Parts: sequence; C-alpha cells; structure tokens
Amino acid sequence: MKKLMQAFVAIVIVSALLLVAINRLNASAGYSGDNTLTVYNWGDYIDEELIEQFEEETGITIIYETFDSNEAMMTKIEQGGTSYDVAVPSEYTIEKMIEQDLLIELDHSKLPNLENIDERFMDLAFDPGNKYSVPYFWGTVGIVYNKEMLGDMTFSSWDDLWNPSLENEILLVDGAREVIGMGLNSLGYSLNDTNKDHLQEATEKLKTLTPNIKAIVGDENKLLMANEEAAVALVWSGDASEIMFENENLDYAVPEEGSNLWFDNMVIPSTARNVDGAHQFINFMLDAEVAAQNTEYVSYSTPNKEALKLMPEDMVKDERFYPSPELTEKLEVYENLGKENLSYYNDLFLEFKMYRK
Ligand code: N2P
Repeated sequence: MKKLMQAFVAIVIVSALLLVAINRLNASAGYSGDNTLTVYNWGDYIDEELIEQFEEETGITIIYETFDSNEAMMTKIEQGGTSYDVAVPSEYTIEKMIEQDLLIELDHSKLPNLENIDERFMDLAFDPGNKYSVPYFWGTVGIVYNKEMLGDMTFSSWDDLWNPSLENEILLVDGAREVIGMGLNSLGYSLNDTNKDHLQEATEKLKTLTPNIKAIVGDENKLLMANEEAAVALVWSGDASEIMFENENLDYAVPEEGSNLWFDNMVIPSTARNVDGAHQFINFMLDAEVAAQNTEYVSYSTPNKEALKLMPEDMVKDERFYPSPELTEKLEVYENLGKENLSYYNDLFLEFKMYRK
C-alpha cells in the first residue's frame, strides 16, 4: 500500500512538472507575443524568400505589411493600432520619429553585422551614431526614360520634362516631397525650401506640366515603363535599375540642377512587442549574403560593402546606381522641415493632384 502511495505521489509530481514545462513552451511559442515579428516595409522592397529563410532559422513567424509613403507609414505607427516591430522609414521621417519618441534605441551589441555597412552610410545627420536606425537601401531621385521611344532626347535638366513632345508620356511617383521637390529643383530652389512663395511658385509651375502627365502612380510605374506604356517617369533610382534589366531601351538620368539623395533605414518603433526578435531580423538583413541576395532581387543600391563583393560586377560598377561620393555630394538629403511645413508640402501636392482632374 505504501508503495502504491509513493507511486501516486511521484505521478502527481511528474505531471505537475510537465504542466509547468508545457506552459513555458507555450509562452515561448508565441502565446506571449514572443514568437511573431511584425515587419512594416515599402512595397516591392524585399526578396520574400528571405522572410522564409529567417522564419526557418529562428522559428519566428513574420507578419509582413507594406506601405507606399513615409507619411502613410508614420500615421499608422502614431495611431498605434498595430504594434510594428521593425519599420523602414527614410531619413527625414526617422528624424521626425525620434523627435516624437516613436522609436527605441538600438542595442548595437545585438547587431554584429553592422560592421558590414560602408562607413559612408553611418552616422549621418538625421541619426548621429545610428542610435535609432541602421542602413537598408539608399538611392537618388531621377528620370527613367525610353531612348527608343524618344529618339535623341536627354534629361540633363528638369525643364526637359516640359518639352511639348512629351504630351501624355510622363509618370510621376506618388510622393509629395519628390514631386514638389522636382518643381523646386527646376526653379533652382532647394529641396528643403520652406519659403511659401517659392513653394507656391513650384506648384504653379508643376500645374503647367499637366498636359505631359499620364499618371501619378506607385509601384505600378515599373510595369508601365517596362511595357513601354509611357516614355518617361520620375522615380526612385532603384525602380529604374530594376526595369532597366528587363528593357534595354531604358536609361536613367539625374538632372544637373540637382536632386534628392535618400536613405531608408531599419528602425524599431516604440510600440514593438518583440524587441529581441526585431534585433535578430535587422542583424539578419545586415548579413552580407542576405543583403546581396536582397539587393539582386530588389535592385536598389545597398550600403552593405561586404554584400557588394558578392554581387555581379556590372551591377556594382554602374555609376547611375552607385554614384561616387563626389556626385552624391551635389545632391540634397531631405531635412525634417517640421510638422507645419511638411503638411504644407502635402497640401500643395494635393492641390496639384486635384488640378489635374
Ligand atoms: C520601394 C520604394 C523605395 C522607396 N518600392 C524609396 N525611399
């Protein structure tokens, strides 16, 4: 009888221990939010195979969402409905998010692959010491055009877009800073101009471009240009690079009056639930092989110097997409102009879009 009692007690103890263990396992399997990671990135901005690879390597499930402008992304993060663990804003938006306490400081000890990034892209004015953000892709704003459809036309000046022979041939990227900025640059003003008269003047000038504009579009611009449904588009450099592999009649130019140099960096929003997983994901994307695969797939310019060594030479040596420091020095980086000025840019962009209707 005593033996039976001992066996019973042993079973009870073992069961209790098993229960505790199962609970722990459950907790780490996501019931506590530990095992998923919500990533918020621009559209067409990752090789999705890499998402699967990360999931297999870590056991973390990624919930992946996309946005098409800094403004849309930031509004969503401010509202806080979804808790994003990683996001990829551009420089002026990063500055704004730091100011509004929307980002957490990164733990560099968890990002050993950060050493793969070229110094040139570290410690920039919008985030000194990369306290809150690390480089993902970079590029310029310029004009992709179809040499075959346009004969010997070139785009050394923004004003070339106003050529009457381009009637209904131009696509514009759907970005307030990009389009208003193009208007400002074409008048010789800075991309960061906040003088209301200059901004009005730029908007009025843009309105006169209306007959030449076919559409204001997002990522569809690539398909339309690759299929020769338009002859010219104002784009981010990487979009041009991608479609130039598909259609050899296309070329890319940055007009001489100047243009925008931009940086998209990875950040961890303050609403993040899986801060450790977020660091793991960021470090994974900074790995040389991962970054090389991602860059070959997405076609934007990588700041990862170790990845460049693994990529095809014709891609890396192309000055149109890897402009030298001497060339990029002539370009302007968007500054955080403050809430009021930024909403003025957005209002003017809306006014311009309405005018077209
Ligand atoms: C990718 C868009 C890149 C955004 N589709 C440039 N900041």
